[in-house]
Amino acid sequence: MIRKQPQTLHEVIIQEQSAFAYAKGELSRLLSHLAIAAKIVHKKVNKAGLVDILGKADNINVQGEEQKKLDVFADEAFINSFRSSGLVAGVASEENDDIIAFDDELSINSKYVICMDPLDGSSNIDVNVSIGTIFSIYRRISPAGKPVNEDDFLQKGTKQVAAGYIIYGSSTMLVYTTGLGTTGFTLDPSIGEFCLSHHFIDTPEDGNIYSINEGNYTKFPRGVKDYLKYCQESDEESNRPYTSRYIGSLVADFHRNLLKGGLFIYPRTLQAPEGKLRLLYECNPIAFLAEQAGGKATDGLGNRIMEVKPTSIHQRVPFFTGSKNMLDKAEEFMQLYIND
Ligand code: AHM
Ligand code: MG
Repeated sequence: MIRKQPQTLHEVIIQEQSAFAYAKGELSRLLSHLAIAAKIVHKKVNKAGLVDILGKADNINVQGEEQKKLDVFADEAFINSFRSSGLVAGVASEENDDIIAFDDELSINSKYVICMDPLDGSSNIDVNVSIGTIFSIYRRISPAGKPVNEDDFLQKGTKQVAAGYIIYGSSTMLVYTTGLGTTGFTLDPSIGEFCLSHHFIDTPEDGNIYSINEGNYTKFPRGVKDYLKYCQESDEESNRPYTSRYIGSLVADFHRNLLKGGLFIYPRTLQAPEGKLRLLYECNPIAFLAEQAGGKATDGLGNRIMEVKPTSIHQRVPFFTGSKNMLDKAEEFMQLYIND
């Protein structure tokens, strides 16, 4: 019997490309470059417990948080890969205060810019818990031939050409969308390839997992508090009480809910009136993936995340994402106490 060969990421993106008559293969090549950087980071993350890489680097990132060595490594690995691809004109990264414009001959005419969080879930790095890379790809709006500027990055999420994440978990997966559904690939380390494992992910409309940092409970808006009470009440018909699951790594929390059905919430709190998560490189890419899988992503008050007009690179936004019916219910509670 001939064993079926797995379909690789490269094969799938080439197939997808043929759906766009005008495509020159640049986006496909860019995704392949990204996958190479992902494998380099995967290798480092897997070795992290073995070599003296854990612990803190000497510097602090732009949000005043400690950077771990792996954050720095991942940031450099992805930036180098984008720079050497000749397909990217600049990057906005969580780890860098300002945008990085690639103004050399190879990149200055390139048409894409990337927003990324090179290693999200930093508090989980040195405790062997899943972490992730999140990325979002846009077409630049400034003319080619000049260095990109902030406006190229401050585009609405609806303008994303592609987005995705890599989760470094019990296996490493790459999940992405180009607007033709959300698809997942699992890295087979024995052949070094991302192999198609989750074709056209369809997230359940009704989940039974809620994910929120309940340690912040007293600082939550009234609508969130009441929704949590609703999640915890018993009701056979709607399968409540729901289950609470929170890892503290957005990629891992979202990934689980995407496959099983659930709602992730990082609301505004008293200390963080805009929430914690960043619009450009955390919320928008996740929102694109959620919607492409049949889910939703809003600020909890009916505003679609991908329609928020960004005003700054590291902007934060309250974030509700996951199963459609759960999100609708949470928003009903939010609407009742809009100012509390
Ligand atoms: P980071 O970019 O510093 O890693 O912070 C983002 C992370 C997300 O992965 C996660 O959803 C959230 O912070 C958890 O925050 P908290 O510890 O406040 O619950
Ligand atoms: Mg982050």
